[in-house]
Amino acid sequence: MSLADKLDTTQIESNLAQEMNSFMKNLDKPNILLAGPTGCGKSTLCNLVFGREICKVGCGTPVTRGINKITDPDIPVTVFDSEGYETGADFGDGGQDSSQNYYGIITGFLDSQHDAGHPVDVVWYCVSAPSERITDADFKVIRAFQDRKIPVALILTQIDVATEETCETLKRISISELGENFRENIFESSIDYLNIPVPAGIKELHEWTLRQLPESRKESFIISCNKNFDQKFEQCLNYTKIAVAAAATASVSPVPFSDAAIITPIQIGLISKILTVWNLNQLEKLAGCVALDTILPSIGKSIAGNLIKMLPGFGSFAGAVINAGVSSSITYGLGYALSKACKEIHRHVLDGSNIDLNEVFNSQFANAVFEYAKQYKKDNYGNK
Ligand SMILES: Nc1nc2c(ncn2[C@@H]2O[C@H](COP(=O)(O)OP(=O)(O)OP(=O)(O)O)[C@@H](O)[C@H]2O)c(=O)[nH]1
Ligand SMILES: [Mg+2]
Repeated sequence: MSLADKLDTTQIESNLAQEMNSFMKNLDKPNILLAGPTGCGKSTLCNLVFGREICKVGCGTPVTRGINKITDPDIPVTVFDSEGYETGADFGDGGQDSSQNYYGIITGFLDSQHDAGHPVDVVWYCVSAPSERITDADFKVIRAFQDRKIPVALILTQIDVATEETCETLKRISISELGENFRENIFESSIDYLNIPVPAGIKELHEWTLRQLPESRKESFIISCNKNFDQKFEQCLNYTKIAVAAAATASVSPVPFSDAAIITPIQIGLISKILTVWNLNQLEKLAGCVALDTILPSIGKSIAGNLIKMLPGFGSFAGAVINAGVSSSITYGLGYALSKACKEIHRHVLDGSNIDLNEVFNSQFANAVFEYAKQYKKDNYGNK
């Protein structure tokens, strides 16, 4: 019986599932506040940025009057949705101007979050472009964020039903109120759930938000946003780079070849992170058909089984030891090939088109791992 046949992939699968759970649980979540008048398109904008329905009508738990907290165990971000205000209407305090109450609610919330050690990281302030209205009340609330050094983006929503001229006017007024530097904080959005890639304004807002977030929370935002393929891929390459370095260090003293040495905890960690970045831990929810349990065995078997079959042809592997060069090259090949495969699966899932996971993770996948690994070894270790 060959080593590949003997390999117990059940252990790999259960380690993978465990790693994914703990990775997801330990992520540092950004706090994002949605603000702006009632009905201006806040929930829609939020769904557009995350590429899925995170804000449903009436969802969320009230944290304080007028603010609802939206969380989802599969999306590592906390969104605070403010109920907005209607100019001239009563917001519940005996006839006071509703925008005045809104200002009080927002500033009270910001300060209590700050005092509790969970400050708001970023605000998305929405204004409906076709309403042709941005008022002093809006600027007063926006300044409250600026005074507290909280990055705020102004989003002109529903631009598909507004004229270009209206959008330009709203921008001009905002810049004259908030200063020339504010120009780069203004974005445009319109409804378009199925569009891949995402509309330009949403992509810009996404990139802007990522730049504003504390370093430790960027990763969670990348995982949360469904359609930012480039960022996700780049994040996977970062994970791969770190894992490659760790694998090289761990194998400074060559170890005898065994299945345990092929799929090390470093690689299990890398695989879990890549699968999570591409939301493959939620396949059944996104696609309505495929579950993670169906993909882990395929990945486990493909990676472990096929790699083992191929390794004898892998350079200095002939000596039956895994040294730093072999170990880091395999890790690189694995990270790169898996990131590419996941990107493809993710695209199909979003398209709603069928993809056979067994076909993705067949021997061709292992071949790709092997080819990338070989190239990496040649580039970095020569023939050693
Ligand atoms: N045409 C068009 N309609 C939009 C767009 N964005 C939102 N809408 C519509 O505007 C209405 C309000 O959108 P929401 O996203 O619920 O607005 P909201 O600010 O969350 O509303 P409240 O939570 O009630 O304050 C809905 O009927 C949306 O379908 C858009 O870009 N274009
Ligand atoms: Mg809403």
